[in-house]
Amino acid sequence: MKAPKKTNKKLDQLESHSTSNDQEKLTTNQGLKINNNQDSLKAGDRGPTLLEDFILREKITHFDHERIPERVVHARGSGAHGVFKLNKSLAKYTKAKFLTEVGKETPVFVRFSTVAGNRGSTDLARDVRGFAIKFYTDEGNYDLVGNNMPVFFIQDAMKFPDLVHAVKPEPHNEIPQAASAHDTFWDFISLMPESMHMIMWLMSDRAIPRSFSRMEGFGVHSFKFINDEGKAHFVKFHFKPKLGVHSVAWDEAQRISGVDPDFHKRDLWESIENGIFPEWDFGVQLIPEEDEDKYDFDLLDPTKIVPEEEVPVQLVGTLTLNKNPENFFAETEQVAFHPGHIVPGIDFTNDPLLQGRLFSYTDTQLIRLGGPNFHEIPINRSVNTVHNNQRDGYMRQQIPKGKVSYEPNSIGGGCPFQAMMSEGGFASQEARVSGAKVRERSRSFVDHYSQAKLFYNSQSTPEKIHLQNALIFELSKVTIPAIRERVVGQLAFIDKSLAWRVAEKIGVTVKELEFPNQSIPADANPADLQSEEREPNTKISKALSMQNTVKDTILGRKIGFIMGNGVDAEAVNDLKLKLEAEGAVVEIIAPSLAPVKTSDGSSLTPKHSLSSTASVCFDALFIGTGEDSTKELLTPENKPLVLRFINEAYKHCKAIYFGDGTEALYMSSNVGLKKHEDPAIITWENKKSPEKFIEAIAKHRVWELELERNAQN
Ligand code: HDD
Repeated sequence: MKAPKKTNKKLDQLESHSTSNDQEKLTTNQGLKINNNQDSLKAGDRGPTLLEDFILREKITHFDHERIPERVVHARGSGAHGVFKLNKSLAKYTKAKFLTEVGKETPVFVRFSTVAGNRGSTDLARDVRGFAIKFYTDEGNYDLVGNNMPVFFIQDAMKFPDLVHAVKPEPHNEIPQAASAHDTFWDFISLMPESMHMIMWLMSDRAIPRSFSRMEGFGVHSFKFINDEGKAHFVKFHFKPKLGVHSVAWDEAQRISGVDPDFHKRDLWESIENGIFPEWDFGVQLIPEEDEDKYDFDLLDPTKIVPEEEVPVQLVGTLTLNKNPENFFAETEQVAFHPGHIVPGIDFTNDPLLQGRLFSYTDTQLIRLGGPNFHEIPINRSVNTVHNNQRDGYMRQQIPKGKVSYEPNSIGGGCPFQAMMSEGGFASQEARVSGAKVRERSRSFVDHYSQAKLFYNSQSTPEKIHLQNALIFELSKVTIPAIRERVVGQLAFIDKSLAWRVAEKIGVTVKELEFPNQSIPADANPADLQSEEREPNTKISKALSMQNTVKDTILGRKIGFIMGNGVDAEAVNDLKLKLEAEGAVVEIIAPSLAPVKTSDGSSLTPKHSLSSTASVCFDALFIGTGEDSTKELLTPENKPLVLRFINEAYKHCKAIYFGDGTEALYMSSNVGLKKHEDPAIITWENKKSPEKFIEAIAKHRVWELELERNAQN
């Protein structure tokens, strides 16, 4: 399927800046046609190159200057164009036009990112993901610069450079790349109790998404909506993926980083090219301004969520990504987001993290994009024209007419005029501010553990185990024992069994005084670690567990069909059609890239060979039908590769379907050893196998069988 050509106001605007070399002659940057692009101008064919060679000089000079500084954080990114559609009016709460006119479609550009790694690092790092959206509204650009986690590490922007310095590679040896598993990060965290809620999110599988299209987006801060009457509501922004929230296992993440470090970028690109457009429901949590003090946390504290059980998320719009950029650098690299880009009807709160961000983003674009005219770069232009008296600066593109660049003026007829509020002029909310000038943290920001606990308690058992293991992995890389001890001390405030489990694996001795709950045996069943059983009053929020987001769809799922020559064409094609009809993507994997000869004499073209990909790149496997195919897959050369595919998929809790005649493979793999009920292993024995397979893929994984499946590996 090929995506239809999209167009909207923003794409039309970009089109006017686009060029194509199709059927054109090569030219210099001055438009001069070039006759020889192979050789420099020399004094004799073996002589020195002449300074006169302006064509060589231009080419090399441009090349020498073609890098700009990468973003200081969120350097690695992937972008896409799309559209935001409003399904329900928010006019009662905000006058922002793109949120009041039902059916209105606003062009957007979205950039996803990892935070810590360099531009060339892996997509699969354990990290927060940026989720930044530029809405090209008719009232100007509105940027929602959020993450895939609803809270942040710190409460005040004053600590941001410290946080980032701590997580980035250590300054003396530039190690490790794109990883938080090192001394300086955990040193900082161990001394910053306010980060513990975010640490729970970061150590959960949310930090290793299956794809961008399967992660949530959050505005993080409380913002304000202002309606026509000037009344304000606090608002939290949510994006809920239509495909559910899903992650890979840490073991997979590590392997994908080697096999396909562009895994997320590729998935986004290919989905859009295939017409499988990533989509999110857009939702808001709304709190009247007068209810500000009703909660046992501060709405201005970015380390807190508003639990959905307390304030439900109202779904009011849809975000769809439907077009890939034409050029990565021009669009994804040069796009410049800023939480301070707002439109009438939206305003800031006094969240001290947000307040600091309002300074940082323009400042960073000045160095990154080289001057104050970055708003004129095509991807950053608003769809309404810009009119003001700002002038000059590096790389000015606009040609403002006339001799007036000041205000007030009479020569230019007083233009451009200030806009009244009724004409869409922005005016900040009139809010009363009072207080002594202090460098202090509000006392309402001091509870650092309740919501960390809420998050941990809300996880399913497999999610809790993954979180424990993530902490064990990360802290095992910390070389200084005192740091490990301090982190365990912090964890004990969240959940003692969690602290106990981690401590045991990272060589921290647990003192009885700190851990009164010593009755947990060393070989405790994970189910025993459910703190809600031991602390029955502990709150739970269902929305916090990914396991509760499973949707009944296999749209965009990637299914690997492993097969050898002689495979049963009919069985393969039937299943392929069934899966594709449900929106899944089927890719054939064979011993080599040569076409596979099927039982009926036709041939199938593999996309991968057994050695060029791995099962971690697929959501499910089908082992092709027929004894001849099985025989080829079991040759001494192929067998280890095929078994690795099957055993890894099995270990990672994926659905596997063994077609007719594959029993020998089934028995040679770890699957054949299974001694438990496993709804995601489908075999030739079941008449409804294709349907069962589809059902199992839709569930994402059987995480609950992870321990049992792994016991056999
Ligand atoms: Fe930030 C980039 C998200 C706190 C300073 N940030 C950046 C991007 C995202 C976020 C998604 C990448 C945008 C893109 O794709 O170009 N940042 C957040 C969130 C935060 C947050 C959700 C907390 C709620 N950031 C934060 C603070 C500061 C910054 C407190 C500084 C005081 N962020 C920056 C920056 C970056 C940036 C240095 C780097 C590149 C850029 O802005 O354009 O200015």
